[in-house]
Amino acid sequence: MDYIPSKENELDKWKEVTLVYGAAIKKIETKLEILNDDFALLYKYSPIEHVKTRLKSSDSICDKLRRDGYEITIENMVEHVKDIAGIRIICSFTSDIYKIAEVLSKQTDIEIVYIKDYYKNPKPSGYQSYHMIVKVPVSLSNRDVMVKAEIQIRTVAMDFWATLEHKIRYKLNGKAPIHIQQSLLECARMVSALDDEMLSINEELTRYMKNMNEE
Ligand code: 0O2
Repeated sequence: MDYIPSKENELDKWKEVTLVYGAAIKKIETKLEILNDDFALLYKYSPIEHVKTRLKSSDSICDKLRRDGYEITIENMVEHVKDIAGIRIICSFTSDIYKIAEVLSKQTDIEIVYIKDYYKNPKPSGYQSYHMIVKVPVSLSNRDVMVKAEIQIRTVAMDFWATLEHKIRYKLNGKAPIHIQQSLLECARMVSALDDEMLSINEELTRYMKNMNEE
């Protein structure tokens, strides 16, 4: 059953929301740690470089509701804001993105709600990342609930770009001047070229090592 706040007053509801979404983050974080250890054991290679998590701030949640035309209520937050629980997985190569996504989609206790592939289809801003909106089960003392979370998977280079672009947009209240937007778009193309080049070097290295071991 999808999570619905159960408390009476708004403050208690908000406390419950932060507890429940915090628990969802912890569950996914632990799962990722286990998967990464297992990858390392099986293939001597861990596709996950590192993981960042965050609980979306109340200001940011309210901005999103306003932007999408919803009244600011805790029920609307839970229903309409999909990234209250945010998990960002950073990897080395673009091929890792799909490895990680595939493994996650096979987990029996993760339900995929939808996927937005901004790697294959970058945003007009140049933003690239792979987003999975998922639901995970959280057991509370008196009920089990399914909680939404957003998992973003991107390379180190994509993350560098997105973090800087987000900072610039935030500093300029959402809209950078056109010449900065164009420079960012140019950098996004460089990020994409760099990711392609790094992947091909890695593939070449893998082939080379395999041949050496067979000789
Ligand atoms: P913040 O501050 O990171 O929390 P949806 O409800 O899924 O249909 P939504 O949520 O707008 O619509 O989805 P989208 O476009 O996939 O964006 C989700 C998140 O991806 C954003 O959350 C950002 O974290 C990131 N993102 C999307 N587009 C961009 C972009 O152009 N640049 C950067 N740097 N990040 C982006 P928030 O709530 O917008 O921001």
